[in-house]
Amino acid sequence: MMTRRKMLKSLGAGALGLGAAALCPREGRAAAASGQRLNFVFFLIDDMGWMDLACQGSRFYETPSIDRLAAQGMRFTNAYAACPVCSPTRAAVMTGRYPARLHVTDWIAGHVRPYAKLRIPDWTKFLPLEEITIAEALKAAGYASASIGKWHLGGEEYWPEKQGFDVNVAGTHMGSPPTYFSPYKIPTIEPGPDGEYLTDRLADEACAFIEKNRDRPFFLYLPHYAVHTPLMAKKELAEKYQARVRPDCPQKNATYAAMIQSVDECVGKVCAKLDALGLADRTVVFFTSDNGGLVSSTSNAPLRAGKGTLYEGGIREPLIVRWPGVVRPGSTSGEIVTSTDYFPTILEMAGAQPPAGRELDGVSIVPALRQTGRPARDAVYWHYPHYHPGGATPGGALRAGDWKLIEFFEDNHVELYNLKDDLGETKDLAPAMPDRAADLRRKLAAWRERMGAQMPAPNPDYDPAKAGQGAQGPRPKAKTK
Ligand SMILES: [Ca+2]
Repeated sequence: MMTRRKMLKSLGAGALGLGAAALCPREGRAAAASGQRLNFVFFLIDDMGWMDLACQGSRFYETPSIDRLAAQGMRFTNAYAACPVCSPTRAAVMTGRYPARLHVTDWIAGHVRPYAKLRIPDWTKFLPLEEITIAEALKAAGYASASIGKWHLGGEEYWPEKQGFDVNVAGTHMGSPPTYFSPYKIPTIEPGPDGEYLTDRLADEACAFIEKNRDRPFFLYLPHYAVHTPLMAKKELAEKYQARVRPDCPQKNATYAAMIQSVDECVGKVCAKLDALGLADRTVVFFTSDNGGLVSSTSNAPLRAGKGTLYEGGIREPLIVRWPGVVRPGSTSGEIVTSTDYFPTILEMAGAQPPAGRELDGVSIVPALRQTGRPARDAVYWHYPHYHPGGATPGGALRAGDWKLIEFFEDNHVELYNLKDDLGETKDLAPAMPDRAADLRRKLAAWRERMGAQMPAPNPDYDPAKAGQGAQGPRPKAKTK
């Protein structure tokens, strides 16, 4: 079989429909003609919950730089991650395709429960090289690219430099850093001075990449390891928040608060670098997260539950997009957005077409950013045929307008919520509205069929007494140093 890299090489950019001026939308042509093509900085924070920013309503965390980004851009109130755990959302960001279609449906290496009621499917524990990543699509359009931070999409043969990125700093198979303080024990980042803090270091690496590529269009993917466990923060920051813990505030972990502040400082540094180099006006900045907040670290209230579940706390995310000269400063949007949408959105902004012959699940949110139209779709979907230590059982979900349906595969029951009236998912309307629930269940099943989604099966080893026993799956092989 031809490898994807060879295929890209043999087809060339033109055959993929990328980068050719004739295929550029109007703005892309204008930008290309003036030599002022847009740059992209994409902050993907790990495990950041919906209420983890001051501009989202937190009364505990302080995020002045991210709040400023929101004041200069658009803040989305109905943005989602494509999965309630790490790796599948990352795969969706990279490809514009649903985790269900990719069969990358759990965090790598996942969670195994040998005696559970259902046996989980044989899912894919890496992002296949045959997929076309956003970095590959933009490379064909003349972009330099870097992945600076957590990758978590397979073993060494699937790392960012194998998936189209020119630069990989700190990306490996790892889903969390062994430590946030240097020496990091991550093979793709050289240790800094003893005690250097990883979030600060990634900010410096990002600024260096921007400086080096100031004269050409670039895509900077900045997937922070923060604010994932292990919770480790700079001492002086943690002490500051410890003094501010209040009994009436559900967010009260000072170390976690300090980790958020360090992320905020990184956003501030990167924005200051863009300003200093005169690049801010032609750089689009995205800020979002890969799954909901972990309930042992933070509170997602008023949302229900957190990371690992299909309730809103597991999947609803902060999303800010700053696009100078186009997005109205300080605006908000209630449009429903999910992780698959960034791929087509960024390609449209870059004046490039999506790869020819490749079905994308995302839609461009450019009309929402311009406030000229709405994304062209009627629902967004989730497929999580897995158990999660946080308590989740295999299931799926969809959101269509104000309605949300969650299907639980162990017993096939569904829950129906109206998110406009009941953001906290407290009142299951399925018993009272069986026709609506049945319609949405059919819609979800039809989508799974279109995706070729993998389903769990009855487990012949099912033992109710031992069903809760579980362990992490086998880790991808990789060198360490
Ligand atoms: Ca995560």
